[in-house]
Amino acid sequence: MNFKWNQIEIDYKEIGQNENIIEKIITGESSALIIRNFYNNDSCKIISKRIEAKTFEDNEKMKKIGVSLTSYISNKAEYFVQADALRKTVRQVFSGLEDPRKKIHKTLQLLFPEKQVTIAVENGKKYACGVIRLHELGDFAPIHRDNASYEAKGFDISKFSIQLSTVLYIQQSQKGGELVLHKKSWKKSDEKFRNIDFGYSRDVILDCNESVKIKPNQGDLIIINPIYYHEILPVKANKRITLGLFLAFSKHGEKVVTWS
Ligand SMILES: O=C(O)CCC(=O)C(=O)O
Repeated sequence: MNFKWNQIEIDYKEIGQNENIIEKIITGESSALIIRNFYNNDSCKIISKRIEAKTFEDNEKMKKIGVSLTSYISNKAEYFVQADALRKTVRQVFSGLEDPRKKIHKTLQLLFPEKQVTIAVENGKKYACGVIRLHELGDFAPIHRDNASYEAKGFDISKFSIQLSTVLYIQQSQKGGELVLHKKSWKKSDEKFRNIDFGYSRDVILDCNESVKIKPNQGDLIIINPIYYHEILPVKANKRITLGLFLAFSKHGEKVVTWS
């Protein structure tokens, strides 16, 4: 594998000073925008402690707090019920601290000054806002891509042509747990490589000749174009904790909507 796909790194303080960086992520010219020092490290530590104190079912495939639309693709009504039911639980994880989801929204507003950034709403129902994922020793995510336009056709957010993904690293694993981004975007004919449960067989990236392995620090935020295949390598030391939030928009539209 050729690890040469470039990434963009900026400090949080520089947000808004760099024009067109998002364009490079959309087009795949760059693999990821890494925003260093996005969220306070002490707050990350407090949140990590709160999450590590929670018990997760052993048989849960993905240990998470919050609602992910992917789990409700064919049950839209239940998605909105669960999104509302878990809003308080997610909020409580951040209680007494700056809510990182609000900071992500403020940052997106700086990156998209001409658009209005809000949590997606459909028929008066608010989408879920943020999912916290926990990866423990040995956990990983196989090669996959996220694409609401194809997977979530019944939801309004699927109508936007561009989808991006933000990930905040609340706790980084000391060993392993890197995010590998492959410079190959999904196309429908790739579905033949799809695994039964989740993700794709490695064959789907056989013709990909640029990748990058990144390991952002605690408190860093990244923005990626999730239509490009990506995977999380097995965690080999302490737990890895992230907060994920999607955003979507159309080139000439007035809105940027977010959801999880
Ligand atoms: O946790 C990460 O580094 C990436 C998250 C991811 O793979 C996803 O949101 O699809």
